[in-house]
Amino acid sequence: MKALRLEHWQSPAVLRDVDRPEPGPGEVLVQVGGAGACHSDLHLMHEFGEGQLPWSPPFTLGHENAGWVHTLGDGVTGLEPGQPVAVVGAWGCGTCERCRADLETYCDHPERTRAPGGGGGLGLDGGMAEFLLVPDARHLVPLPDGLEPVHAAPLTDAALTPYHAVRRSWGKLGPGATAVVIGVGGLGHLGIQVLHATTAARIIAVDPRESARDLAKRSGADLVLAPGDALAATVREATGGIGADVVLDFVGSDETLLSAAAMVRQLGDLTLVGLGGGTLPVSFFSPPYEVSVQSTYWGNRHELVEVLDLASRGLLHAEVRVFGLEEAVTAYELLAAGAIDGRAVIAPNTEYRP
Ligand code: FEH
Ligand code: ZN
Ligand code: ZN
Repeated sequence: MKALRLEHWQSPAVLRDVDRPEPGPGEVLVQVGGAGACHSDLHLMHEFGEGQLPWSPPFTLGHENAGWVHTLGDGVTGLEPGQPVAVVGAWGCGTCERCRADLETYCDHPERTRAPGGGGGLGLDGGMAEFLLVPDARHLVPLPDGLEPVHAAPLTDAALTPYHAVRRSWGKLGPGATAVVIGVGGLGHLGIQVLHATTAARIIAVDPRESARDLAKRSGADLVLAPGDALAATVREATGGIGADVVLDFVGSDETLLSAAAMVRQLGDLTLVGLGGGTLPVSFFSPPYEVSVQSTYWGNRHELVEVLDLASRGLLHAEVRVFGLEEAVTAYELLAAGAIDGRAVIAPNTEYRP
C-alpha cells in the first residue's frame, strides 16, 4: 500500500510503497477515509531533532484519523467491518491509573508503549496511508450517523485539542466573559466553534490573514482583529479595560505569549496550545495576579465522544480542503505557506471497500 513516511527528522515526507499491516490479537485494521494534516507535522519535518520527543522516525505520518473498520484481530468484539470510526490518537499503556481514567495523553507508564506519549502518526505508523493498524479497539469511536470519515478526521485533533483546552475554563466563560483565540488555523477555527457551542463568552479572534479572519467570523467570532503592537490595548478596550477572562494561544510564539499575558485579566486563564516554541517569563507582577498559565496536550476518548456528538448536532463543522494521498506532499507545502484555511485532509480512500 501507499504511505506518506517521515523517514528522518528535519526531512520532507515521502510517499512510499509499504506492506499492508495485518491485525494481531486485539488489534484492528482501519481503512483510512481521512487523515488531517496537522501543523505539528511541519515541526516534525523541518524543526524537531533527535531526543526532542520520546520517539523517532521512521513512521507513517497522520495522527488525526477516521475511516472504516476493515479487519478485526482475534478477540476483538463490539465492532463490525465497514463500520465508520474515529481514531483516538494518544495511545497509552492502557493499564496505569491515568489510562484507566481515560487520560491516555498523560499515561504514567509510557515506557510500556512503543511510542511514549505518541501514537499513530507520532512515532508509530499513522493514517496517511490506505490502512492504519490500531493496537486496541478502545482507540476507536463509532461515528454518529451522517458523519463521513473525511469530515470526522479533523475532529480527532483540530477539534478535540481545543475542546480539551476550553473545558478547563468553562467556569470562567459565563455571560459577560470574553475569550480570545490567537491563531485561526486548523485548531483555531474549531476552537472558536467550541467556545461558541459550549460557552456564553464573547469571542475575539486574532489572525494576520484576512481569509482566516473571515473564517473566524463564519465560525462564530464576535470580533476579529489583526495582530500588532496595539492588540492587547484593543482587547482591553473591548473589555471595558479589564482584559480577557480566557486567552487560548494556538500559535505559541514568544510574541503571541507576551501578547496573551498583556491582554488576560486577573484570575484569568492563559492556555498554550500551539507548538510555536515560544516561552513566557513569569514573575510576581506578570502575567496579572492569579492568572493560570497552562500548556495542554490533545484530548481523550470521552472528550472525543462529546466532540462527535456536537458535530452530529451541527454545532461543530471542520472546514476541510481534501487532497488525495498522492497530493499529500503538496498539502503540507500549502500548509507551510499559510495557504490552507481550515484543515487539509488527506483521503486515501473515498469509500469503504471490503
Ligand atoms: C503533535 C506532536 C507533538 C505534540 C503535540 C502534537 C499535537 O499536534 C497532537 O495533536
Ligand atoms: Zn496535531
Ligand atoms: Zn498508561
